[in-house]
Amino acid sequence: MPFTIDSARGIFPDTLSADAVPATIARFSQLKAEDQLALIWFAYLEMGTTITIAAPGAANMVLAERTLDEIRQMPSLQQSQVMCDLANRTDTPICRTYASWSANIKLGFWYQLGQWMDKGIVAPIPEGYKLSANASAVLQAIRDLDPGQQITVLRNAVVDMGYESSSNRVAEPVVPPKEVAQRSQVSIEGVTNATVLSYMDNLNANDFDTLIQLFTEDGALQPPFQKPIVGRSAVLRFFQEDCQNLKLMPERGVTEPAQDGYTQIKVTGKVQTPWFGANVGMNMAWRFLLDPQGKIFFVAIDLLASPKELLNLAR
Ligand code: 45D
Repeated sequence: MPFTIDSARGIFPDTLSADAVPATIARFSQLKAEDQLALIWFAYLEMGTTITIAAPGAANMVLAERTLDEIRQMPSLQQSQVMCDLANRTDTPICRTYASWSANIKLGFWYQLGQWMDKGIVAPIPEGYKLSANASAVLQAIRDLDPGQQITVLRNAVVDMGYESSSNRVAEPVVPPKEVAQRSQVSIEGVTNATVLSYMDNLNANDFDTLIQLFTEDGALQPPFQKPIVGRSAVLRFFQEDCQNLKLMPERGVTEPAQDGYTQIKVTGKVQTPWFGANVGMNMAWRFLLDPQGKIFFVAIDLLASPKELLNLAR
């Protein structure tokens, strides 16, 4: 039987992903909105003592500016209400606007609100706010994660807020690809496959138009803790909206034949997000399934359970 996207998801089944991340998010989403906001505030303050977030670029912020201005001008009770509405996913105009934004715009919006809360321009978490016992337990669970997993929990919490409606999506402008002379080339111990190397190099160069040519027309990409995104046009849009300025640092891998002339390749290594740069290296795996022509039929990207998993290249 030829591969389907569903059967492809099962390649390299021994890969251990960081299940603590969705488990923590599930516990977090059970909390009441006030607790959620205070918990993120405390987690964010604690993280801030060891790792610094990069300020978002101007292009990113322009898209959230009107909503931010609107909130800044509200009386403080109403500001708190807006933040609770976002956490509660209430159907309000601001919650709808928020849900239309790409992940990076949502993160930039909260980055700005956090700065304003700190300066007292926007209603802060009340002094002496006491987390419920459950919320304290979730905060402790976050403390126990490694930094790559902590920032993924924060990102997912932010991405899930707001009220999803069928309105248009808003994303940052696409950055031009890196000049050819400025590009770097990865090398991967145990992997010489041209498609895989080119995938890494083109993603690092923000060259999404070249990158997408590596996929089959019906190819799919599965981001961490998500369902596969299927088909070239959907995958290209994902690259443009969510994958700018990533730094992929693959280290090692294995290549082996699969059924029907396909090839399966697992690569492990680190990834940096522009939000934290070299401060946080996330331990990742890529599981590629290439068709007989060497095109990507499927690739899963996993956040790994522990650094030990970087060495797990078992089939
Ligand atoms: O509620 O090969 C306050 C793909 C309190 C592509 C706050 C990839 C109140 C293919 C503090 C104000 C993308 C899949 C909130 C590879 C409140 C591919 C604010 C992988 C919310 C490799 C909180 C890429 C704030 C990966 C400001 C794995 C929180 C990328 C900010 C991972 C949190 C990127 C931030 C990650 C989190 C980025 C900035 C995990 C950023 C996380």
